[in-house]
Amino acid sequence: MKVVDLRSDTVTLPTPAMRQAMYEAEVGDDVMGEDPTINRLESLAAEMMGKEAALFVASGTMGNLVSILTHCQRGDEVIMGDRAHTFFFEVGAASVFGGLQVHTVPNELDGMLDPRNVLDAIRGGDIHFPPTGLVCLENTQNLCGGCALSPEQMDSVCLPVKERGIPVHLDGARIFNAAVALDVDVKELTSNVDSVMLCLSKGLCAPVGSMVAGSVEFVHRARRQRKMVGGGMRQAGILAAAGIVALTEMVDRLADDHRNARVLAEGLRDLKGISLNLHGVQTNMVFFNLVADGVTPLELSAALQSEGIKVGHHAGNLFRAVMHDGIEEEDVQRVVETFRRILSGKA
Ligand code: TLP
Repeated sequence: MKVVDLRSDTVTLPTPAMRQAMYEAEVGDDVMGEDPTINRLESLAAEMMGKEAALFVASGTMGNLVSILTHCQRGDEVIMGDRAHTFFFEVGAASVFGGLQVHTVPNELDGMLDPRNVLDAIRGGDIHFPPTGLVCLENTQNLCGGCALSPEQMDSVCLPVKERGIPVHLDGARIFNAAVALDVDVKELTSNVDSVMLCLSKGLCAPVGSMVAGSVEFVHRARRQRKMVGGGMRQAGILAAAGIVALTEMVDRLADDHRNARVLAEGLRDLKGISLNLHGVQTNMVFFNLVADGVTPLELSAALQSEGIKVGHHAGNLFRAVMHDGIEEEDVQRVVETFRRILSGKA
């Protein structure tokens, strides 16, 4: 039985082309700037993001941390959404390592931050206040259903914030999902942020790695922060080789994941016992609530698992299913039918 693992797009495996590229990768000491494959990946990522330079890091969490540490001074405040991955899922790293205070503003249903709330959260010069060092955005917004923010939405926050002299960092772990869903060049989503982190190891299938892109001066300083958190990785061109394949060959196929997410959402929405907002399904994620009386979330997860289906169970009755490479439409149909069977008579 094929296991259909929808817990995350982080479960994707490197493609045969990636394994080949890794095998053949030319490598050197990257801390000395001498790994040709990493240098190639960094130039490629910078060019794709419309930035001057980029830096290869071990993970999305490291990329966000390195970016935040580079923008901020100890004691600064960082403004971000109350559903931001950086707030929820990064172990409080900005506070622990940066001595920074996080100031959350509410994420709207689609992940948007109301620009007025962000501007109101920026501190004045009163000596009681911590200085505002940074605003963080996220696109797609994981905990808001994987919704994609349009270039206009991004700019409506970025431009007034920058006018106030505050830099903007974008957690673009899935920025290519946003670009594909909106059918825009990814640069339109990054043009007004000062730094962007993007992940190679989610829907793009690389085994390891993320990129941080920004100005030459920013990336120069970020390199020092990366070294400080232990991210100077020597002959990591062997990983960067897969990253190059991720950026050059794997972006367009994200549209298949988005189509499959839609199919799953439409199938689940019709089932008694499931509550799902179809409008919120814009990229590769499907969030839904279990509202059946006769089955608990744990029982549902166990029943699915015994049928070879894994979905993510978040807090309470909330579940997440994420589409990715290797998940075909027939798998999605099987998932819907399995849910139907398990829930029948339980609603
Ligand atoms: N997200 C993971 C888990 O951490 C929840 C997932 O399965 O979705 N930014 C965003 C928006 C992310 O979704 C993630 C990973 C990260 C940053 C962190 O990336 P990694 O896992 O590479 O540190």
